[in-house]
Amino acid sequence: MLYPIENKVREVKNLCGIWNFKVDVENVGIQEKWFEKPLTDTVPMAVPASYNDLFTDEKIKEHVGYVWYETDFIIPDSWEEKRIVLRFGSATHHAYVYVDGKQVVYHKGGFLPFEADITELMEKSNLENHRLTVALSNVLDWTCIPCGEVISKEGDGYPEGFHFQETYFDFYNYSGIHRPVKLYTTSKKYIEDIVIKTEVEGLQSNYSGEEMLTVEDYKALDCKELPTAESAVVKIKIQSTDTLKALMVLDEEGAVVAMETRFKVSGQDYYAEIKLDNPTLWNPGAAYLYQLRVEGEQDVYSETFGIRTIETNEKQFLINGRPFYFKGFGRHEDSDIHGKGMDEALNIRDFNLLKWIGANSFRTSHYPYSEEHMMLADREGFVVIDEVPAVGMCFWDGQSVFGGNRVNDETLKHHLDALREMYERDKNHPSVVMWSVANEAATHEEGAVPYFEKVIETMRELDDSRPITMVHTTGADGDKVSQWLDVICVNRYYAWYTDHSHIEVIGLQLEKEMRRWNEKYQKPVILSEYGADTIAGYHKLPAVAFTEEFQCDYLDEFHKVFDQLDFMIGEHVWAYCDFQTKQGLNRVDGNKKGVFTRNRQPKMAAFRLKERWK
Ligand code: BDP
Repeated sequence: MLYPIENKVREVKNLCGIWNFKVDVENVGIQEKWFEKPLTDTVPMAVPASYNDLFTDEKIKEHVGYVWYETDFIIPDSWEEKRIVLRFGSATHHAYVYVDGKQVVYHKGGFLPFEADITELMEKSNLENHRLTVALSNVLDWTCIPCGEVISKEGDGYPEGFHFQETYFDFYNYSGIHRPVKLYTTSKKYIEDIVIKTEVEGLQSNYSGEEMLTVEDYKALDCKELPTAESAVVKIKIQSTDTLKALMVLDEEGAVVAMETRFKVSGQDYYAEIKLDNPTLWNPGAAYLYQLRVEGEQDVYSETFGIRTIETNEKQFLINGRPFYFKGFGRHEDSDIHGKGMDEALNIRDFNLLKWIGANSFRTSHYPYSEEHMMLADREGFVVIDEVPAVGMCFWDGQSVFGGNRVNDETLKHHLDALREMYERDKNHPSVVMWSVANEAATHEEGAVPYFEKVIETMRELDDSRPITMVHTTGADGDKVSQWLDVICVNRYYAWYTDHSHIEVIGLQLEKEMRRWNEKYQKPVILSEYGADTIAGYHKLPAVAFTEEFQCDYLDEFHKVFDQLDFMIGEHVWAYCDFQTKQGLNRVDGNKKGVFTRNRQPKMAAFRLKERWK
């Protein structure tokens, strides 16, 4: 799915701003057809934003079910000959969208874009002002990813109608129109999709392949000259109802470095290959972005891409032929007031902090981040593990998730849809080097085997050019699905959730387990989460759990082990920042494992990591 852009053919109208908002207290709006008329008794609402933290009323914050959004828009006369599309960057989690009282799209899944072609509707309408209404539900059940359940309790001790949204993941179920809403135009015949894959020849990576990779070797590699290539082949597939005329590759200065006017055509699919001599590669920390300009008879579109290779073997993850060590974080889209609402200023602050601390990568735990975020990652040279919102598929008390009436065929269908949508959105981002198909699923259960075989096979069919991982909580001996993965990602909280505060156990337990993973699967391993809750400003000597000193000591124990294991290819600390969760006995106003506060200021561990990573 292409991002909406402006050019000489296409226009974009941003619909963000203040909309009308109403909570559907009894969840009756759809039956009562509220969409047919302007909403009554509304309050102002910001788009994009989560609505939860904008009010003082707990009933709104914790409402389970529908809320309604409404705005209006005008179609300029100059759009008369255009195709008009209404597009949502995301709406969490189920959105029914109506224009002038007619449903134009329904979308399930809170973290990926969707759109509706409203050309015909606009052509038939003689209204000047159009009403856009959205009925949005935040309900999560077992057919959804992330998974959840609405719990109702009755009888002694419970007030009538007592119910709440239960979630099985550790972040607050923020809801709302979280990402930009736009109208965009194309010509009537238009370029629908572009897939760009690159191959390189004559790769010079300054790496002999014989070095034993200790942490010092990785640092030495980082200091060598960047990898280069003699040539690259850009393989292009375009879906278009318009007849294509030419393709051009432009470099960062905007100069045309290659052009092609011949295509192989099959129906609406166009294929071409363009050769580039001495291309500048997209390297981690040294991004280089090309534009592919597609010109049709009517439409034009420019897509950004980068040239880089990815390979894995039993001990390494190679980018442009050079072993890459992941330094960075698991993160969340989360901030005060905005919740999960996209915030460009916050995005910039985040990338500046990541650069300051010496991180080179992150995982979009536990859902794909905004498109605007991914574009920054491309441009700033960050390496991204892109994760689908499959989280909450494990119970720690032994109850089964895959063996009973929880995860079901509909869950699998939605999971596969989300993989497809994530791929379609993010396939051309050079920053995306690996797909993560789930976080912490119960992969020790028999029922997880056919489920994840299908999930991983689908991801592989969608994209055979990137490695696939899945982030584990299950141990190496119990896990039953990693034979299909390329890289093993493991989350571990030794001395925190087990043997709490005894950091002296970390070394032994971690080393033993990491070796076991590598022995069993012969694949490289990333510790994709490790960390300790830490209250900013809480200090004690000797250190005790929750102090800033303890967080530093805790991370150090993990690092000693990583530095001795040559199949360990990365460390992603949990978490980048403190973030909001549901209320719980072990959550004092959220998860405090951040190396930065929720307000994006450093704790002591940030300086410790900076020293290590730089
Ligand atoms: C892991 C989850 C992550 C949690 C973290 C924690 O992947 O979402 O926030 O643990 O407990 O299980 O802090």
